[in-house]
Amino acid sequence: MPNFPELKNDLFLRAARGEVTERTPVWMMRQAGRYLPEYQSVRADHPFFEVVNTPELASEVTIQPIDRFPLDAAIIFSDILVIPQALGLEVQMVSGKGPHFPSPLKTPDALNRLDPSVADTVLQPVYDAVTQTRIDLNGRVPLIGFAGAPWTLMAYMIEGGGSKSYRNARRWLYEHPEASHELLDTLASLIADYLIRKVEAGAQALQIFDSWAGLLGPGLYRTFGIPYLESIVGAVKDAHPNVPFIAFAKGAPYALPALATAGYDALSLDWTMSPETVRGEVATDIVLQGNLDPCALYGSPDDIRRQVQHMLAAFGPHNHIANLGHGMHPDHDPAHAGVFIDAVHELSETMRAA
Ligand code: 1CP
Repeated sequence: MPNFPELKNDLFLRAARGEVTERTPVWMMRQAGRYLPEYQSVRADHPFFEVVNTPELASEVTIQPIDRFPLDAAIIFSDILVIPQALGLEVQMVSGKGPHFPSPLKTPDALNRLDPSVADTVLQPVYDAVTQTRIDLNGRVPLIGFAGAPWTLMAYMIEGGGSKSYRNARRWLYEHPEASHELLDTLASLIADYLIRKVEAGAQALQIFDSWAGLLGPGLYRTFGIPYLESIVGAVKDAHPNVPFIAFAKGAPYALPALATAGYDALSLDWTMSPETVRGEVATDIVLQGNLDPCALYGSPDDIRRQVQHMLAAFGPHNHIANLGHGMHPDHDPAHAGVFIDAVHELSETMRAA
């Protein structure tokens, strides 16, 4: 591992490890991205995957929100879909629409097209981007590495892009359960290896995004979600036991009990989940992350402060990392993101003093 600059703000890492902190740390999912004019101006000259795969550009857009706001963590600019690319699938980013796979996996025979031998070549620029960003951050805040969860990636690989119900992908789970397990298993081992290598490249914490966990329901999630999230955290913790690892299973409260015992350090809640209920029913003292409704940022600054006050009261002063319940939207006003971040800082300090 290279010799990186000393970390000046370790609030996020201490909170993620369950230590008592002087205020609540805050970062935002999708904090680097389209709502920032400085991001749009980089994208005007460079296609999406060029930004991802050019360490200087990835570092620049990762640090843009850190320059603008007093955030407590950076998340490496990349995408969950680099993993399907690393298995040899083509992924295009269509502007205004999102990801598109020209040849998605239609039937189980298509699994033969997956070619993990290209993974190292495809993913090396991401590792280089992590190292470059960690150097450029100069210890201001810790750097989070991330991956998509196996089920969420499977959903895109079969559907071929974004979808409301991921009907084709869910159909596979019933129609081709063995092939589904084969695909999920291939993804889980690649993801574990990828996250381990991101840590070795400089990531100081990890998050796994199961954005479409909520489409499965408890039964299918137990079979096709949980075992793979368990195997990933097991492999990553064997290699790097002290690197905080956060799990985000959006829309899936039924995932939380198993994730709490699987070895994840923190659970990220979406805005439909109640922290009091999770603390009462799942785990009293696990670190929780979240969970302001991203749409709350469309409200007035006074409303945002009120909502933050409620959020902080609901989570309590310790074992909490403030965040949104999902990512920033492209039409969010950056000034309102600033109000959210400042409110977490100010109100969480006041609450501790009280
Ligand atoms: O034109 C553009 O600039 C593309 C917009 C964009 C951006 C800024 C995409 C396409 N990806 C990203 C960056 C990204 N994606 C980050 C950057 C780091 C940060 O958070 O600041 C991260 C963590 C992701 C992860 C990601 N990509 C997820 C999981 C998180 C979530 O939002 O649930 C998912 C589901 C994706 C797929 C994806 N990539 C891009 C889009 C628009 C989408 C979602 C499409 C859909 O709704 O299906």
